[in-house]
This record gives sequence, structure tokens and C-alpha cells, in this order.
Amino acid sequence: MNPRPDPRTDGPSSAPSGAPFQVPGWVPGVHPAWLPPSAMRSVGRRRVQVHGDGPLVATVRAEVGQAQAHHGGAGDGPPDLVLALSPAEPPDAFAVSRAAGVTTVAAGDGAGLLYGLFHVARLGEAAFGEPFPPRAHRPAYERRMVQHWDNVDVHPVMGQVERGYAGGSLFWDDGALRADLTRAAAYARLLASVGINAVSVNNVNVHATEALLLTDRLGDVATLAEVFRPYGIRVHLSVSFAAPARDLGTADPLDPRVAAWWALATDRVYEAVPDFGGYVVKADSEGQPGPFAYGRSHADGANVLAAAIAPHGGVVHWRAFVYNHRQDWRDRGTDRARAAHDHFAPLDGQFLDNVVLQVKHGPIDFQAREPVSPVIAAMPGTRVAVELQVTQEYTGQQRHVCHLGPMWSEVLGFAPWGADGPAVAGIADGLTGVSNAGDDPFWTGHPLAQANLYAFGRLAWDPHLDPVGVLDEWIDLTFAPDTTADPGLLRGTLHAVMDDSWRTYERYTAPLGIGFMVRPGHHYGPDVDGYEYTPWGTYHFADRDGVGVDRSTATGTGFAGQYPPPWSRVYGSPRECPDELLLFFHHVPYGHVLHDGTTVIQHIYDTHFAGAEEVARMRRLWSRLPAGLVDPAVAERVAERLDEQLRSAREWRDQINTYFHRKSGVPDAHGRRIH
Ligand code: GCV
Repeated sequence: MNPRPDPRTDGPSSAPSGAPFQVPGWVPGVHPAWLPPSAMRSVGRRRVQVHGDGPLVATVRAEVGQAQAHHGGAGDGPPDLVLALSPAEPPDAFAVSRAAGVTTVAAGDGAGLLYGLFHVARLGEAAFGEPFPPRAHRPAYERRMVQHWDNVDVHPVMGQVERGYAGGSLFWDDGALRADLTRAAAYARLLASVGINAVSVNNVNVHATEALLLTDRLGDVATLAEVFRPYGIRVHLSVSFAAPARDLGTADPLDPRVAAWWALATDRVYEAVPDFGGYVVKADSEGQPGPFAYGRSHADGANVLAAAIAPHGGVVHWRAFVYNHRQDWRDRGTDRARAAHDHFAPLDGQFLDNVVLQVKHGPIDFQAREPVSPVIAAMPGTRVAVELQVTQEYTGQQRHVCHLGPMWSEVLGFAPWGADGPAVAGIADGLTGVSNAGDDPFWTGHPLAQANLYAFGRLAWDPHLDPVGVLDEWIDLTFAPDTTADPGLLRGTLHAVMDDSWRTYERYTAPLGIGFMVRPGHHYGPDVDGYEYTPWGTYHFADRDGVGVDRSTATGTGFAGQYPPPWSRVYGSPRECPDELLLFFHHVPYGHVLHDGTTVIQHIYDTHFAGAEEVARMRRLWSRLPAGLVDPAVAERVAERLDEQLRSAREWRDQINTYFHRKSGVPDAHGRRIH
């Protein structure tokens, strides 16, 4: 072993006062999520040596010290575990091996050492059993990012956290930075334990107060950066494209004064936060300002910020969520699904290297079922990050169990050019996830929604991981089943409730990929026609004969043609289109026969009855867990939420079934009760 200095040693210290770094403690009354004391037991029971210097190595030492203090360590003698820096490994990466009774983590830098430590924690006792040769662990992406839609001020409609279902913000409280950032520090630790290394701390909708973070309130950003730094997480900021207009009266990206404004503002950011990560920008989207106001392209817009931040090593996450949110519902030719590709594909190759085009996984807006966005395959000359929504805006708002790992895995495994070509996981340059965490005592409102944040981090590290295996990791860390009276029952119940919950949610909500049908504004619960005659571009076009949007090239909006073959052909044909996306791509009669032999209308009835029944089963399984098998507070919160999920699933079932029964006049083949 040949330890080398931590490359981040020259960066800002994690303990400016010179005091040794303290691991954030467990906060009284707050659930420890997947890092309860038991999660570090296998490490804390052993003799451990940590070699190397630097802020993140100091964090590793503090983590080991805390684990040993909790679990008794193992006294003097040769080490059981050696954690050391090694020039053989690249940054962020580590290799683990076991030989002659010693488990060794060799890491490329302090961050890699930290990830290696948490990897050993995940392995538990298995890290200290039979010998094994070095196994290399390298993140798939350089940047693994969570983004917060947190407002600094409480927004009159969206509140403290836009689309937040877990209480208030971990960072902001009614206009101010929280005085007590203990939860934010514990959050940093949770994120780092799954490999996250970037966080944006304010909403992409940048309102007046939030705009000041870039200029007048940089001190707040610096304070947050201090909280995240000991866990190797860089802070990013959502900024308004119009920011220079306050001083210059213009934000035209080709105006040299605007370029100079961004350069100066960015220099000041880096004076305050030397390891600042970069900007996130929502431009020309849902009312946010952007380059279109000046007749400029989104490449012009992104590049002016990118040029300003490039000398500092920062990046610009530029969102591709650009569409007309004021369209006329009577106009069948305008298709929101097409918009991102129409705007961005022609700009491929025009973005500076440090621009990351951030593309939502589907072409509409985080629905429970959408095809993968065609933009991801259309930008070979552009860095693309896939944006996932961990917060469950359209998937039950953390009142419903909807475990999203399997959905994200499908997205990441989609091969735009067919099975012989690369998959999304290999095309993307990074993953970003909209966080589902807040100051709720369970972090995520629904305790089981913690698993979504966990799965996001793990898939951002390795998009090929099996989501069921990831769920097992989360169960082991969070519930320590082996220390309970009935490990099999606990694990089995969690899998039975969670594994298929995304598909269950899909069954009782909008059918066959049509999406939306939610109540306008807050987006919770069913309202089939809620968005049908609005300007938002999210329509189902149901009439007495049929339902769905014709997005074929032959007769529809042409969206299917934005995919390369074979998908342009497959999606373009009602015969070949996968059932689950049929109504996304085609308007078909209710009697249209699906690949499984049922008609569309019967499928709607069957899935809605089945989905609601499945939720009733989930509720029953949970209620059968004997008292004491899980923390009573968790058991009770989950039970409450399952009650609401069941009520809501029945509401969805009845509204959807009744709506389509009344429209079509077709009875249910099984004569079940439809209202
Ligand atoms: C932050 C959806 C949400 C908005 C969100 C927007 C976005 O439209 O409903 O709350 O705004 O997506 O991703 O920018």
C-alpha cells in the first residue's frame, strides 16, 4: 500500500476552526433513515486503521471513531479493517479486498475512501468473512446530484418546498437560512453514504428572494457549502437567467455587458465558495425568463453562464423542460411531448463542454408511465443528465407507497437504437433527482419513501444495479432485520408491499400511458377531465368511441418520429406499440384489442379493480406485522398512509371506471360495480 495525499487537501477544510470533525449526531425525535447506529455495527466492532490526510479522510476517521464508540471497537491488536488512499484508484473510486483476516479499502481520494467505508457498512458481516480478491467500485457518473425545489420564502401557492411532501425545507425557513443546520448535516451524511456528491439548494423556479442567493446572500450559500463539504458534496445554485437585468436592464446572452456581469458575479461566488459546483437553470419554461426574449437560442443562453463558470471548474445544468404552457386545447397540431426535441436537437454540438443538458426522463412530466425522452438519444455532441423525480408529485405524493427503483431501472435500461445499441445508462453523463426530503421526522413523509432517495443515489452510482437488491440493502440498513424476532416476515412484508408498488400505482391511475388525469394545481387524486380544456398540453381526447393521443408520424403529431429506429416504427404503429404506452402514442377505439387479448375498455376496468385490491392487500399485510417488529412510530405512520392510499386508490378506481363506462357505454365483462 502506498498512501498518497488526498487531492482535495488543498481545497477548503471541513473544519475551518481547526476542531476535529464531528459526525452529525442522531437528532432526537428524528428517524435515522438508513443510517441508524446498527448500520455501522460491523465497522464499529472492529479494529480499524485509516491512512491518509485531508478533509474527507478526517470525516472517515470521525465516522470510524463514532462507530467504534457506539459498538465497542475491538481493542488493541492488528487491524481487521484498513482504509487507505491508493494511487492505483481513480478519484471517487475504491477497491475492497479481504486477505489474511484483513479487509482493505484502497481508495483514489478522500471521497472514494468515504464511499468505501459506507460500502463496508452495507456489506455488514460479509465484509469480514471469507477472503475475496480486490473488487473495484467506480461510479458510473462523475456527478450524482440531488436537486431541491426549496423556496427561501414561503411561496403563496407552492409553500416552502415546491412539490414537497415532507414538511418544511432542511435549509430555509420563512425567508431565512435555518439557524440550526443539524438536519442538513445529517442529510449530507445520508446522501454521501449512497454516493451523492452534488446538491442544488433552491428551487428551479427562482423567485425574487431566491434570486438574491447569487448576489446579496452568498453568505447563506457559503454556510450550506460548509455543511455539505465534510461529506464531499458540492453545493449548486438555481439561478434566474434574467439576473443581470436588475443591473443592466437586459439579460441578452450575446451582449458583452451581460457576459461580463456573469463573469463578475461568478468570480464573487467562488470567492465565497471556492468549491462551488455550478448553476442550474430553468429558462423559457413555465414563465421563467430565458433567451427567447432576446431572439437567442438556448445554446446562446447556456453558454454565457458556462463561459463565466468554466475558469472555476463549475458546470451549468441547463434544463430541457421547455414547452408552451399556454397552448390552445383546440389546437390538435401542437404536441407538448415534441417540444424538448424540437427545441434542443437542432442545437446539438453547440453547447460548451461544461453545459449539462438536463432532460426529464419522459417527454411530458414525470408521469407514472411515459416513454423515455427522445432527446436523450438526439444529442451525441452534448453532455446530457437524466432528471428523475424522487419527490412523488405524480406518484402518490408520499401518501402512497410507490417504490420507484424499478421504474428508473427501466428508464436507464432503455436502448434507443434497439437491443444492440447502448442504453440510456451508458448515454447519459449524469443523473439528477428532485429530492423528496424535508424536515419531517421521517425525512420523506412516508417512511417507505426513504427507499426512493436511497435507490436514486445507488442507481446514480451504478445504474445497472438490480432494484430489488437495492431495496434489500435499504431494508438491511434501515431495519436490521437480522436483529429482529422474525427477519423473514419483516423482509418479506416490505418486499410484498414495495416491490411492485409502482406498477400497482400505475394500475389504479391513468391507463395505458395516457398520463395526468390528476386534480389540477396540486396534482393529487383523480380528475379525468381536470386538464382536458386547459392550456397545459396534457390531454387524453376521450370521446364516446375511443381515447388516446395520436402521436404517430402517419396520422398524428409526428412525435413517434423523433425516435431512431426501431422505436420510431414500433411506437408509430398501434399494432406494435407496447400496451403500456398505447394511449400515449395512439387514439384507439375502446374495442381495440391489446397484445394480451383484452380490449382497451376491459383492460381499464380490470386494472383499476386489481390495483385497488392490491392496495387492500398491502394494507392487510402491513397490519399483520406483529407489534415490535418495526419501530412503532414507523409502523403507525405507514399504517396511516396505507389507509389513505386505499381510500385514494378506490377513488381513482371508481372515477376512472365510471368515466369510461359512461363515455363508452360498454359494460364490464365481469359485471362488477361501476357507478
Ligand atoms: C419546479 C412540473 C411541476 C412544477 C415544476 C416543473 C419543473 O410542472 O408541477 O412544480 O416546477 O415541473 O420541473 O420545472
